[in-house]
Amino acid sequence: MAGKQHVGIVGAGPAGLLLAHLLARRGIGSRVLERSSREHVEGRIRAGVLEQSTVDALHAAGLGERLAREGEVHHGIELRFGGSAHRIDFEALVPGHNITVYGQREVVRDLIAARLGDRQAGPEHLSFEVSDVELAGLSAEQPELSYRSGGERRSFTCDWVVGCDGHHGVSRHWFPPGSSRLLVREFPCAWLGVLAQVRPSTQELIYARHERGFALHSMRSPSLSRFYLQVAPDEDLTAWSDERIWQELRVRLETVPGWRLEAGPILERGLAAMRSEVMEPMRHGRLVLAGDAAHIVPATGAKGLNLAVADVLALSEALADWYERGSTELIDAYSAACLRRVWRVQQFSNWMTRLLHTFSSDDAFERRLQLAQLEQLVQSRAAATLLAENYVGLARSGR
Ligand code: RFL
Ligand code: PHB
Repeated sequence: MAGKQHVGIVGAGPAGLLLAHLLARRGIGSRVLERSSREHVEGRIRAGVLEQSTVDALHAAGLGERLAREGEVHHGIELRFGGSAHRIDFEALVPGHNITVYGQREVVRDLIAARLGDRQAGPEHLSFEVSDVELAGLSAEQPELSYRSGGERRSFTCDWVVGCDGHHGVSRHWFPPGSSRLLVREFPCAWLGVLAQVRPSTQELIYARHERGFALHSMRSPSLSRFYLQVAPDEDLTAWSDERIWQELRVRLETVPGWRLEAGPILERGLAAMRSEVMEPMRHGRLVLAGDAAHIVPATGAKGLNLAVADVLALSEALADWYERGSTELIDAYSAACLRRVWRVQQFSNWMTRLLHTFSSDDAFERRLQLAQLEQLVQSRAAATLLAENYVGLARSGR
């Protein structure tokens, strides 16, 4: 089937789905091509922390109903190190600003329900289980996306192609040689992530620095807890029995007198690399990148999903301006504006990762410096305010 859509979007993660939704609200048609099945996309766990600006954007887009009911607003986080716990109090440090704990899985489910419920959207505006997506005619005004679905090869032309296919996607490889560069930093560790059916042992997230490695206690609901353990980048997950996971979590988290970690059945586990990537620029002609396709940040700062949302907010405005006024001003400014925000967030996420993880290459001197910095953070209001501003997303909201 050949046909014309305004915007072709590759990938139905939060970036692709939200972009399609925002464009539809401006009367702009799009078509989303997703490699995986709907069940797979709706089942991925991933992020849990939404900045206020992300929550506001979801509400403004008419996606806030379940989020308002089930999202948990948090007014602080805890830093644990050296045998004691220290609260970073958002109310005191950045009054009126907070974060909401609401899983990316729920955001994606809300988005898919909204897209599939959109009766104005054209047929096949959201296709799962497509393969071999290819782009042709990038230098032309009407690039063409082709793909395989149900054993058939199909194609359509569009005004714009947006790569929202994450950092393992194809779209970043469509940039002509020399038109963009990828900057990468890898950390010598990964996170073992665990979803457990147990009441969280804490009301707020706990970020723990421990000699054996970083640990994070997060949550999804009153009966679901989320944990992360710093492990080796090539860690063998089969070597981690449930018992070993709980044992390691206890060692790294039960460092404060009287605090106990409650254990329960482990429902899911996975390994996530800790790395930074940035594609510069994020646009070439009619091809634009958004979200993880353009940049990834180490998860310590809880920023990836928030950055993806910020990208597509800007992009939907830019495309609407192009369609409604014929102006290229915003789309021409898109990449540079996003990259300014991305580098701020890269800096914060890298700093937070370095602050809380321990690496075998660290000598005693490095470890003392790390602890000194943590102590300064909890003793100096100025230092704690900087962390709080970045964590809630305030430091860059003025742009
Ligand atoms: P996604 O979510 O990776 O979606 C990309 C989609 O594209 C599809 N795809 C293709 N489709 C068609 N053809 C192809 N060739 C394709 N190749 C790929 C994929 O199947 C997928 O559906 O990217 P998007 O939309 O940019 O969203 C980004 C976020 O998912 C990501 O930044 C966050 O999950 C990062 N992240 C966190 N972000 C936060 O803001 N707060 C957090 O607390 C947080 N915690 C995390 C995280 C990421 C983690 N992992 C697993 C890396 C915790 C972890 C452990
Ligand atoms: C999560 O709940 O998945 C989560 C929370 C905070 C982070 C990263 C992940 O920094």
